[in-house]
Amino acid sequence: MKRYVPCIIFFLFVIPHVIFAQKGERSLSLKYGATRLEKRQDPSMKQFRANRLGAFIHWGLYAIPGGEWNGKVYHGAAEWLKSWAKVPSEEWMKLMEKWNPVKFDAVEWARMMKQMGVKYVKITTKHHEGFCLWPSAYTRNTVAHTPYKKDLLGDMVKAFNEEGIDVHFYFSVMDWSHPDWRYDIKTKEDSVAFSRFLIFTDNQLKELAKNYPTVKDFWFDGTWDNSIKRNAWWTAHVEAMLKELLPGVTVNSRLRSDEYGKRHFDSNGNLMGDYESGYERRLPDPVKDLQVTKWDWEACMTIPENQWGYHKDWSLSYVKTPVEVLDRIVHAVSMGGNMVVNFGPQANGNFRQEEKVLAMTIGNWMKKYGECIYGCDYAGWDKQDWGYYTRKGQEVYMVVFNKPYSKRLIVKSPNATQVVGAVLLSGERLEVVETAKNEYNVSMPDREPEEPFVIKLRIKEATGVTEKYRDAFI
Ligand code: JFZ
Repeated sequence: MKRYVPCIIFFLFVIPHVIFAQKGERSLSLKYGATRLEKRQDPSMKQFRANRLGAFIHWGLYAIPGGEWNGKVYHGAAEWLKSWAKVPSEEWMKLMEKWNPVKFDAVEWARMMKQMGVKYVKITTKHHEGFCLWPSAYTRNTVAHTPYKKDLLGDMVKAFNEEGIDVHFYFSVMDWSHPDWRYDIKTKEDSVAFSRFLIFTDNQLKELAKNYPTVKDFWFDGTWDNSIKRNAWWTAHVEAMLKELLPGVTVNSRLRSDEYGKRHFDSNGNLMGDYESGYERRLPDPVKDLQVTKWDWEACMTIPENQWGYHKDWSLSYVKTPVEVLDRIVHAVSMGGNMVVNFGPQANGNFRQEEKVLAMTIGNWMKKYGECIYGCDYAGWDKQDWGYYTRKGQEVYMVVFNKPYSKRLIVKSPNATQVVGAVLLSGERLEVVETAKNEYNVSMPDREPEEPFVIKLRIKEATGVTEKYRDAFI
């Protein structure tokens, strides 16, 4: 009998766990897994979701060298230069002596973001290098110990909030400048040091929450190493701690791991944190990846291929055009996600010209067409080649990125939904011809816009629509 015990245990416990875990059902009882199975529906989360368009600001010491160290230009992400060029922390932190962004004007930054139409800004309070944009009491590596001295983060929070823009904090747990940071815990000494590091991090987070109480969101990064994964309790504790200090605050999934070291989604397949934050410089497939519409998510993207911090040479990679950026914004919203467009200001406090032009162009478009972005969600209609659908209540929007030679835009509505009219946002009516059951041609406008444009559909979601079409008997 004894011989069979392991087998019995295996069949009774292990196999069902594996099967249920794959289905995303709650089966393993987890101490540090998801705290909720559905999307949050409280006012703060609804605001997060309705905002839809945000901006990222990556600003730190790395903006000074701008990708170049000792005469060599590194092609990798500029905010990782310390790592690419293997610069020791003491040397890297000497950059603090040069940190003096005299052109920085928080009010001007806020105006630019407002003009662009972003509803929130995610600011790097501290990136991997460890330099803090606020005068933290827990380290010397802060803006307070630079020639500039002033609290940059405080100025930004104030200016953005005054423009009605929400502020989100990016925070890298990994801190290359801290002697107690560990990638893994291999010895007793590592474990002791890392415990100190977690207390240091808690203190910094409490400090941020206390000093900047209007912050709406914490977006964690630098949490992928074994040291953090082995301390899943801490990731759950941070989420709970921030939610207690700041009721309504939202937290991204990247912070979290469960006790099995699973990240973003726990071992039962359920999302941890409030929204998924893994779509980075890429997006879910609009046909194959519709499962993302079940949870909240936020994607972020760079304008060049992969530069978050300021890099002096953007010619080293492809730089997206404003229309390509717009396409990604609409793509995200059409699948129920948010999009955050990144900016990497220069060390003097100015945005580079390319970023200013992009912000202006997106803003001009948002002014005309923002109705199809803010407060909008996945429409549930089959994607067509001309572009993306978004939806807000009874309004279904077609955001047209590709002009058809047929001059007809094909629309396939879900069962029991009829399309009864189509108008441009300017009010001009477009012809709608029913071509088959739940299939329509919407005419292109007579004067074709020279930019992506938006059509609003009038729909009837009737129960008991008269069955005009019958499927052939087979
Ligand atoms: C991280 C940072 O290392 C980077 O510098 C930047 O701040 C970015 C927003 O976040 O980079 C990542 C993190 C996670 C993934 C990719 C890049 N990921 O999950 O694919």
